[in-house]
Amino acid sequence: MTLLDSRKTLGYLAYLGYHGDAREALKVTKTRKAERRRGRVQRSVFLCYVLGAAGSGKTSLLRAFVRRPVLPHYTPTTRVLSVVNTVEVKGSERYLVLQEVGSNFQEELLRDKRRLEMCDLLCFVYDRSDANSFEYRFDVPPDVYCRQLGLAPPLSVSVMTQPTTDIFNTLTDIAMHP
Ligand SMILES: Nc1nc2c(ncn2[C@@H]2O[C@H](COP(=O)(O)OP(=O)(O)OP(=O)(O)O)[C@@H](O)[C@H]2O)c(=O)[nH]1
Ligand SMILES: [Mg+2]
Repeated sequence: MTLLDSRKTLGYLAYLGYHGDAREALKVTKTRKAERRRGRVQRSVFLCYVLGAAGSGKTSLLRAFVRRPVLPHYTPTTRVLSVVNTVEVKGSERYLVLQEVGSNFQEELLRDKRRLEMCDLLCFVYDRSDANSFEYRFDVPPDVYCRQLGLAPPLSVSVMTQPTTDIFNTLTDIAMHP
């Protein structure tokens, strides 16, 4: 909550009777640029926007992260959905916040410089069993697309048959070392 809406946290602190300078109750991290210059990532909370075609599995990935069972029926996401959990990366504990905005609001998000600057990472989800789920946005196949941008190849996950812990570690690791 503090990451996404620090005013609300300050409001709650006041409500709960916190005395003193409430701003000192929050930890303000250095900019990512400054952290990278020093070569040491101090921040412990990372924000990742989860994007991709409708029905590609974004909500399922978010639910897997917070160990909720797979839903039996597909329900499109219409409101912003955020989940948080801890992830261990190379012996240190970090928090990863995954946020899905709903497929109708993605274009808007990607045009909004301020909101893009808030996030540490973008995670694009597509359904391997449905060609349209990647191609609606890009005109080359996923592996070619990644190669052209110098990104690691797409990761394959299944919330039905595989544990998904690795992917959340990988996401956090990339956020820490982009
Ligand atoms: N077999 C299989 N089905 C999956 C997997 N992930 C999601 N699904 C199914 O795909 C459907 C859509 O999943 P959602 O996670 O709701 O998709 P979404 O991307 O959040 O969709 P929107 O909110 O409409 O954008 C559901 O019926 C899921 O059960 C997976 O890893 N394997
Ligand atoms: Mg969804």
